[in-house]
Amino acid sequence: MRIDVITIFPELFDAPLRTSLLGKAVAAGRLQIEVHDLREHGFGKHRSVDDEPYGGGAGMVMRPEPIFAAVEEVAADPTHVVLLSPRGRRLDHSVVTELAGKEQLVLICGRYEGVDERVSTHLADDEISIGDYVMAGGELPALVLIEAVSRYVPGVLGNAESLGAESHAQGSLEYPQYTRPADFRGWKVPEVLLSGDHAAVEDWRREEAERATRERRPDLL
Ligand code: JCZ
Repeated sequence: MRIDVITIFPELFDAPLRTSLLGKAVAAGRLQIEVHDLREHGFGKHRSVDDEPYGGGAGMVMRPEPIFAAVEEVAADPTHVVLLSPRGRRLDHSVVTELAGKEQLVLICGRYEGVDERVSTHLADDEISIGDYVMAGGELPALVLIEAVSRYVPGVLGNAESLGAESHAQGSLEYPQYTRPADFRGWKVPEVLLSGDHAAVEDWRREEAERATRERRPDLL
């Protein structure tokens, strides 16, 4: 998979894309991620990419021309152009796996008060929100999307079986996990996990996952 990111803050992507499993996949070429500076398509000496909103109001809006030019320069065939926005469809497990099946993603990161509506209506194939809260721009939402999606790109996580077993893939929450010590400040690890009885452990985990889902996220059931 190839992911192209359009942003006025390319440096925000440096550390996250060099770190951990994602960084390894990028370094190994299992995942190609290119971050592009939108200002290369900006206007004038200051490479301006924003202007005042028609109709008045506070703040600035991103102009369409630099965004169209940046996307048209990198778009392959086929591509899937995504605008990160609080008005998009909510990112969840099913959207993540859907996006993981694309050959190319082009992620448009806005800033300021938002992006000219013609980007949504005439350029983007998809508009995605990472949750019902407002960020200062689309860069961190894009990183959330990239990290979630890249785990489902073959060869990136390195453990294909563990993905299908994950909680949200199963429509439930995860069972509780423990490691050493068996007794920490008097808080003991559940006896069944120390028993060596694999069937009993499996039963306990299924029950605890169901209980957590019922108590914390009944909407998932
Ligand atoms: C551009 N503010 C792009 C997306 N889920 C979510 N929350 N906030 C955003 C977002 C906020 C933005 C821009 C300016 C995305």
